[in-house]
Parts: sequence; structure tokens; C-alpha cells
Amino acid sequence: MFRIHRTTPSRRKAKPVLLISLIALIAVWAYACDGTAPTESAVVAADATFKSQGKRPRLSSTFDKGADGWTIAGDGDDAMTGWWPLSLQPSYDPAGGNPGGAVYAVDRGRGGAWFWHAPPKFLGNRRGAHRGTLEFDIRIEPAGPTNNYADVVLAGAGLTLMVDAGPEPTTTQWTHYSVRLDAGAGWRHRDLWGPRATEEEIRAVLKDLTVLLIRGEFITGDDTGYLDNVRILPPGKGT
Ligand SMILES: [Ca+2]
Repeated sequence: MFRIHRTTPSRRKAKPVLLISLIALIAVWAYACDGTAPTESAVVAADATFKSQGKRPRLSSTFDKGADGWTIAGDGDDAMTGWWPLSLQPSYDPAGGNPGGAVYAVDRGRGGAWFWHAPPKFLGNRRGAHRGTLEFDIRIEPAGPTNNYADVVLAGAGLTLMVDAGPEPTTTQWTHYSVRLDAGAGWRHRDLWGPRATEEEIRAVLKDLTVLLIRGEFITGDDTGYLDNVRILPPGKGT
């Protein structure tokens, strides 16, 4: 005996919609999994978001009362958002910092690396930070074999500069990083293997800083990354 299946008009319409949605999700997923750092065009596209934002009372975030405007770029907490989910909110732990509060995000193991995305108060004309330092504390959970990505990304004045901030964290304890904002730190264009940035180029980026990213993911697979004590310090004040 044959059973006749009737297809209602609403179901006929639903199929193409579902197919298009599935293709879009696959495209976003593939973009999030390409394993590369953010492209320069993506950075430029994000620039306009910050142009008109923000007062900057102090160039630090100690997360005493909350996330202080920091967001997440990459696959932390939601792998389906691509590299520039500018409004993706991190989690906040009021007692998990170094000391006090800290922000954290859970990586879903989709590949690539995710980054902490600085709020507007760190951006704009940061010319006074040239030859100063960017400092921050990182903690990962669990510890494990680390991967190598750019640790800090600066974009502005049409340039995207990246640097290796030093050895990756190898324990679940807090690790302090101090990154010099000068050519001696080894800043490079677009990725860790690009041309070396000149002193003039670093000064130009800091004078028109539109994006500041700090790497949050250091091991392959699911993990949680914490951030505390971010500071931009003028020359001679670094640790
Ligand atoms: Ca803190």
C-alpha cells in the first residue's frame, strides 16, 4: 500500500529558505575557520565603527566592576560569528582576576585564534604611547601545547601591524606581557611574517589607532582565556 505524502505550500517555501540559511551558516563557519589573522580589509571595514565613539578617561582596564567595554573578535564564545563580531560580549568573573575582576571567554575549538577587542577609550590619537608599552595579564585554562599567532594587532592610518609578544603561557597561572610600542619590538605588517614596520609607521598607527587586539587563545582545542590589567604606558613607565 502506498502512502501519499502531501506537501503544503508553506513547506515548499520553507525548503529554499532553509537551504539558503544553511549555505550562509557554512560560509560563516568556513570564514571563522580559515586559521589566519584578520585581514587588512576587515580591519578597515571595522574602523568606521570607532571613529565617533568614546571618551577615554584612563588608558587602563583592571575590570574591577565589569568588562569595561572589551569585546571578542574570533571564535571565542560563539564560533559562528566570523572574525569581527564587534559586539560579542565576554564573560565576567568578579573574583577571578589578578587581583579583583577579569574577563574571560570560552573557545569552541573551531580553529584559528580569537582576540580581545579593545574599547574606544584605548583608541584614537595615542601618539604619546610611541616608545611606551602595552601591558596586560593573560591566563589560560587548561594549559597545553601552544600555537603561534600574532599576540597583539594594531590598526590605523591604513596600516595593520602585528607582533609576537613573547613566549606563550605554559601554565594556568597569570602571565604578564609587556609589549614595546616601537620598531625594536619587531612589529610586522599584516602577519608575523610580513615586512618589518618602521618607527615612522608605528608612530602613524598610534596617532590614528582604530583597532587594538590582544590574543586570547593559545592552545589548540577547547579552552578558556582570561584577561586582566591592560595598560598603555608612556615611555619610561613600563615594567
Ligand atoms: Ca582585575
